[in-house]
Amino acid sequence: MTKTFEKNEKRIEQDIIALSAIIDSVAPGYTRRPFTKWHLESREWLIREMKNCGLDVRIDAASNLIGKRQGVNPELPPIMIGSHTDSVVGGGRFDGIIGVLAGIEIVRQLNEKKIELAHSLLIVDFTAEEASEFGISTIGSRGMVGNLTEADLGRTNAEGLPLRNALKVAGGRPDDLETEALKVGDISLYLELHIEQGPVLEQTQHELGVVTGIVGIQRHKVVVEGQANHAGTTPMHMRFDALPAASELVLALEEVANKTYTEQVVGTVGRMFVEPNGANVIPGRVVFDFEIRSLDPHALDQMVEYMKNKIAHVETSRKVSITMNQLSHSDAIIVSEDVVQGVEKSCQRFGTTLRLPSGAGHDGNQLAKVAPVGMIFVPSKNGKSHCPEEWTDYAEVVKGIQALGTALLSFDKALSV
Ligand code: HGY
Ligand code: MN
Ligand code: MN
Repeated sequence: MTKTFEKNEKRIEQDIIALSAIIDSVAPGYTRRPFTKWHLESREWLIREMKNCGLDVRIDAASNLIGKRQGVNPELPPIMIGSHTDSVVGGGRFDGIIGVLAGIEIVRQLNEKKIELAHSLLIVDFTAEEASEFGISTIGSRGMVGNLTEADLGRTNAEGLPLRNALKVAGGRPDDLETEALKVGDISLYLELHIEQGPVLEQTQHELGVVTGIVGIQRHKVVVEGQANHAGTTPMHMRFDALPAASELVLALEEVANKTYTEQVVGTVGRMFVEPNGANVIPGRVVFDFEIRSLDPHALDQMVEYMKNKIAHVETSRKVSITMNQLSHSDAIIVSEDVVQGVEKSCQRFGTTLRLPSGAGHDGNQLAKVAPVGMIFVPSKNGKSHCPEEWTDYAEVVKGIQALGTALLSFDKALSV
């Protein structure tokens, strides 16, 4: 039997269509938020598919779904392939999903070709990779590597549900997180196939991306306290309007993100709440989150310093009070040259290849704490993602799967000597 992976476009198309049907039909786009009945239902679908290809299936302490294929040499730490099937609100059909489905498809083909790996293989669907209602992302992979703190587990969502309890809803066992946490050496390598979620591969006409690094992300919460008052009877010079104060900070974030650093940086305000949010009421309070991203942690520190100084200035000039607190952070990772070369060699067999960093965060940011990480990108049509228009041709997904499977075979061999 040949040791190459087939172009099983039909099967992957059917998988993507089946999984895309398990969504919150009231929400926009293809929404499958973590800890919801739709995510639990999609887990049932994944468990069936994993069992159908002979994987031993379990839910770990952090509520991640893990399917194991036994290797010939049980002494070798397993190789892990994973991604996530939770989505943003109004998300698409490919972000995360193709990485989990790729793992299942690779196992199906290993079985069909009767290929035995030296390493055991773990196929993982990580819980809550996306920014969640608990103010933190990559929850499952943080839990898997011991990066969830007691404070994190005490975070609550809008309904007051602690994350600790939400993990239990998804089948996790928070009390076992510490004992089950992976340590360096517990897995040999983590590989992930993902859509690029940006325009680079399409614009430079490359079919496969070899990821060289994944940005670090910091998220901060800003609360601006002014004074609500009548919009008609309060003269302009007597106002303590929280919204123009917040707007100055939003523009300051854009300004500091447009400065030049050693690595690209981005800054975004994606969520803002104006209180009391009445057409004829001066906003007394504004709450917003902002996030900043870069491969260079020093650039992020410089941006935070700039925002702190701007806050002090706006507080004085507008006589409002402002607080800024860090919600979460993930460290940037640089992929090791030997992993980049191994992934690149496998990709070059299936298409034109480009090395590039990831502007999106991934579970690899967390897995890098315990193992080498490698990622392969496939193009995103018009560079769009986190929206229903998110699209990657099935033929392009298949190329990514073939490259990922080939990389798995080559690392399985290289890491077992
Ligand atoms: O937001 C991100 O970077 C990723 O899509 N979770
Ligand atoms: Mn995403
Ligand atoms: Mn993703």
